[in-house]
Amino acid sequence: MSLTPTPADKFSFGLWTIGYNGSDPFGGPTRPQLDTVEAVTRLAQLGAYGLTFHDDDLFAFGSTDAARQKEIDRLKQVLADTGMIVPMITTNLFSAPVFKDGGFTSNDRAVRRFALRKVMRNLDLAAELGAKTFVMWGGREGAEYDAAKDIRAALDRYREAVNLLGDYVTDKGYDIRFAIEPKPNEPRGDILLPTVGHAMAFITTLERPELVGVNPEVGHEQMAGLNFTAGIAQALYQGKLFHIDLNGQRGIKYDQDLVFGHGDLQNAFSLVDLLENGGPNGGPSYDGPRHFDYKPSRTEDISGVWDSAAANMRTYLLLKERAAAFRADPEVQEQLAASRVPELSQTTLSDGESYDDFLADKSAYEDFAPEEYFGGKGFGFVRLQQLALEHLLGAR
Ligand SMILES: [Mn+2]
Repeated sequence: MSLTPTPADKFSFGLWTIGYNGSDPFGGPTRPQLDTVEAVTRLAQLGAYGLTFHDDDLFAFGSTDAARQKEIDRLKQVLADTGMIVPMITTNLFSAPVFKDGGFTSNDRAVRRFALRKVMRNLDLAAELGAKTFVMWGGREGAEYDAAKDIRAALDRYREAVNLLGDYVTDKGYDIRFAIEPKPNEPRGDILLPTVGHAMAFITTLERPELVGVNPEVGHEQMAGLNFTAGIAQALYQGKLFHIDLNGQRGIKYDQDLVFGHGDLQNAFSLVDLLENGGPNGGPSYDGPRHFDYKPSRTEDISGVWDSAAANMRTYLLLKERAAAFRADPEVQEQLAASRVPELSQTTLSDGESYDDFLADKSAYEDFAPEEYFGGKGFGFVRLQQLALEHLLGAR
C-alpha cells in the first residue's frame, strides 16, 4: 500500500486551512496571506485532488462584482492547470459583523434575508464550479444567554432557510446536496444543532430530507465528549454521511483543529477502519472526499504549513495501511469471533419466529442460566483492543 497521496485517495483541503494566517483571539497573524493560485498548485503537488472554500475565503466580504469575478477566474485557471476540482463549497455566515447574532437564525429579520441571498448567490457559484456538496456550518447560529434566543423559533427559521434552499437547487436543476456541520459551541456560547444526532433529527423535519445530510468534524464531536467513530457509524447507518471533516482534537476544550491523528489517535484508527473497511463487503463504507479541516499551528512558518498539509494525508494513509493489517491478521479474525462481534449481526428473533413462538421457547428464559455470566463468559474485548493497538503501533 502506497503512502504517497494521489488524486484517487480523494484528499481535499479548505482554502481557509492552509490559508490560516495564525490569528487567534489573543494575537494577530504570524504568517502572510496565502494566495489561492499558490495554495492550489502546492496542494496538487502534494497529491490532493480537491480544494474547498467559503465565498469570503476566495473574495473578501463586500467585494465588487469585478473583484469577485477576478478571483473566480484565477481559481478556474489554476484548477484547469492542475486538474484539481472543487468538490464542496460553503458560505461564510459568521465573520462579518452583520452576522454577530447568526445568519439564518438572527433575531434581525433583515439579516436573515441578507444571509439567504448570500447563500443563494454562493449556490450559483457552487453549481458553476461543479461542487456536489454544499456545507452549512452555522457557527453563529446560537446564543450566549437563554433569554436571548427562542430556540423553537430559531429552529423554525433554520428549517425555513434549508427548505427554501432545497427548493432553489431543485428548481434550478443543480446536482448539489447539503451537509449540515454540527458544533456544540465556539464562537457562540451554545450553537444550534450541536451534534450529529441533533442535526440528523432536525433533517427529518425538512421538506426535502433526501437533499440534506451531515458533515461531521472530528474535533466538533470530541469537544462534546462524544465518540466520533460511533457518530460516523450512525450517520452511515442513516445514509446521511454526505461529507466529512478530518482533524485532531485532544479532549473537551476549545476547537484545536490539529492535524488528523494528532489528537485521539485510537479513535482516528477506528474511524479510518470504518471508512475504508466498514462497507458491506469489507470495502469502503464512504466514497466521498477525505476532507481536512485543520489549522496549521500558529507557531509554523510557510514550510511548516505544507509539512502539516502533507502530514494529514500521510497519517490517513498510514492508518489505512494499519487498519488493513488489523483486518488481515488471522489472530484478529479469531478474536473477533471469540468476542462474538459477528454474532451481533444475527437477528435476535429467528426468521418467522412470532412472539408466541418466542414465549414458548423455554431456552430463552425458563431454562436460561444468567448466573453463568457471573465469573464466566467474558467477551475478551480488552484483548481485541490490544490487538488493534499493536497494529496501530506497528508492533504486528
Ligand atoms: Mn474545527
